Amino acid sequence: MSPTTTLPKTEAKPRTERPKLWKVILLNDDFTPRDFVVTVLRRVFRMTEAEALGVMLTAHRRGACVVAVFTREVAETKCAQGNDAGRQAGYPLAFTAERED
Ligand code: TYC
Repeated sequence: MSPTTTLPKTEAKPRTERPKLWKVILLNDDFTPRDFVVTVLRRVFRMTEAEALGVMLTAHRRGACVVAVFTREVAETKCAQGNDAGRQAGYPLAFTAERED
């Protein structure tokens, strides 16, 4: 084989890139009752009472709080579940998903 011969590349490049992560953010509003927010956080995000209370109070005091981080599809599903729960009860409860940089 001459030194300039190019060998066919047969080996696959290992591709183990980390999936991009999305933050789910809870937004404060003036209408949704605190205990309803806690109930939704517990149900949708499987939080303990203490965890849900902490997240709810942070959103209440600061305007927003990161709830948790997921892959895009899971984050969007959880946002939709939380927003639907609020809408069905007549509250403007809002979750949004944002890409982590
Ligand atoms: N601010 C609401 C109230 O005083 C409670 C609340 C907290 C609503 C957090 C939404 O994301 C929220 N009833």
